[in-house]
Amino acid sequence: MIKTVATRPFADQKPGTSGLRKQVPVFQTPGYLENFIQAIFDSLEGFAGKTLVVGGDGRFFNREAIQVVAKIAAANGFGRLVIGKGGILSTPAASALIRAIGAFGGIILSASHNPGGPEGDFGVKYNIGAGGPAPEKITDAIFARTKTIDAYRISDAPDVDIDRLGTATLEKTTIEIVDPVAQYLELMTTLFDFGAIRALFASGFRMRFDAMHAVTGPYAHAIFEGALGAGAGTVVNGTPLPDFGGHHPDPNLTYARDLYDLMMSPQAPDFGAASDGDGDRNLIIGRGVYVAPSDSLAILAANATLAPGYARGLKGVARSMPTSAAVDHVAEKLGVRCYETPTGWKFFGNLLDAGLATLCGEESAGTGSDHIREKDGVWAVLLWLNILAQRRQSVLDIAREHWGTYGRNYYTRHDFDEVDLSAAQALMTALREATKTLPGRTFGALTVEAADDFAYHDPVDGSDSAHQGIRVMFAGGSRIVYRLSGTGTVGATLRVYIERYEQPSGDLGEETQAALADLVALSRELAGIEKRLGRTTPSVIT
Ligand code: VG1
Ligand code: CO
Repeated sequence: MIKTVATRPFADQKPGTSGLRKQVPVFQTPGYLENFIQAIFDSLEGFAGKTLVVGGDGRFFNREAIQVVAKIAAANGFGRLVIGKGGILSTPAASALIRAIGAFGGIILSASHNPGGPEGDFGVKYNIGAGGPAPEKITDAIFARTKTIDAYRISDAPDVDIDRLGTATLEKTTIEIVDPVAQYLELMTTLFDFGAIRALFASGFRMRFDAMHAVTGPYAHAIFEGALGAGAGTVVNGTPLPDFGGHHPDPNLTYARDLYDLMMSPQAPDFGAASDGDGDRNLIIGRGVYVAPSDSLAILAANATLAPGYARGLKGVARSMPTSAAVDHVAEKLGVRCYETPTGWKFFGNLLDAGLATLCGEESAGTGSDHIREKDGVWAVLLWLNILAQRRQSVLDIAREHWGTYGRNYYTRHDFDEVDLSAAQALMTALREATKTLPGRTFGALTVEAADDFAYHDPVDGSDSAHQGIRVMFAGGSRIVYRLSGTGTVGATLRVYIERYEQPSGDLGEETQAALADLVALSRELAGIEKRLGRTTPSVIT
């Protein structure tokens, strides 16, 4: 039976950079998840009888939430729900599935790189029929609806069995439980030369993939060890755990430290990679060389035609504003446009739909292409493997050659986590003011050329997004960017992005933090980080 349950609005259901993320106990508050799901459906039109894809990254509360989503979706009149077995779908696999079956949209349950477990984080994101995260127009409508909602509709039928493949019904809705990996693997075989990668592994090439106890485990086992014949043991931490084994499933130099240490040791295999909670990020480390995500994007763009799916060339590239300009140099050489968008994958959707860009990326270890509408961790690893299979060079040699051709954008991000929210907002306000007076000022060897609060005008739908981060740009291509995270759940997180360009003829072999030392010091001073936030060192350096 379908029930209508009276409810009261929660004031804090504003979606951030990537959906609504809150601590698990908040999502467990009676009505909290229900309200948000109903508000999503109330903001959409024309889905009666249509298909909704549902899946998540397997974190704590995933299984309970899948049931709530299924029962509310059935009560609201969806014709069919396609759910990943066990409630599992990586974010890219969900995007691929939405597109492949022509679904109306999808609900992805994930807080991605945020920690999991009873005291960790949970999240909900709505993706549109094109497969990508809902654009701001929709997330704004959802937020508006959460403020007035007074009832939700829900089926009181018993729980759906999400652990058995096959078809069932819930009220009048068909429920289909599908293998989370099959369709995704199929799509990957259309993009990459699996034969060449298999030959690479057969020749003795060794890799380590760290799934961080998160959602990519089943994908990585099936694709790398299964389809591509990488040896057993290639994938580590390959079983998704509700609390990610107590770790932070964020593939960076802090949380994927074991992988980094291995890759810098004499026992290092040829190639190391890791992905995050929901499988949309990628960390790439060669033997003896960490490839910064912004560099990885540039190297992939420069070599993409080596993979069959991109052999016809790139229509354009896109990067989020804080991502380094490394890919801009590649785009220039290729004679294609490079678009600069605000942080968050939702801003790439229109460019990909309109055929303006083929590859996209973010400095936060997200890379992807027009094959789906999310960033895609396993895809990025496969593209690297395809390139390595063709070039038969080490990652280090490929990176060095790249810098020798295009120059090197030394790059780092310093995060100040869980700082006081109002102090962080005051810091940003002061910086915004300072953008008016900074241009022309000189700090040691650095002269400010321009400063602004980044605003984006979408060339496809004409929408505008303001206040996307403070940029301080220096003569010669150096840059400091400040923004507040839109995915954190406690206090605020200040992200400081620092970049310096070195010509191909310059010193390309410096240690990154040393190469950026003067800019790092200036970034602290300009924003008054110690004075305002009481922090002298960042929580995480990537
Ligand atoms: C962060 C990253 C951003 C990414 C977002 C979602 O956002 O900086 O580049 O798109 O996470 O990634 P923020 O607002 O905290 O800086 V994921 O893998 O957590 O879905
Ligand atoms: Co993610």
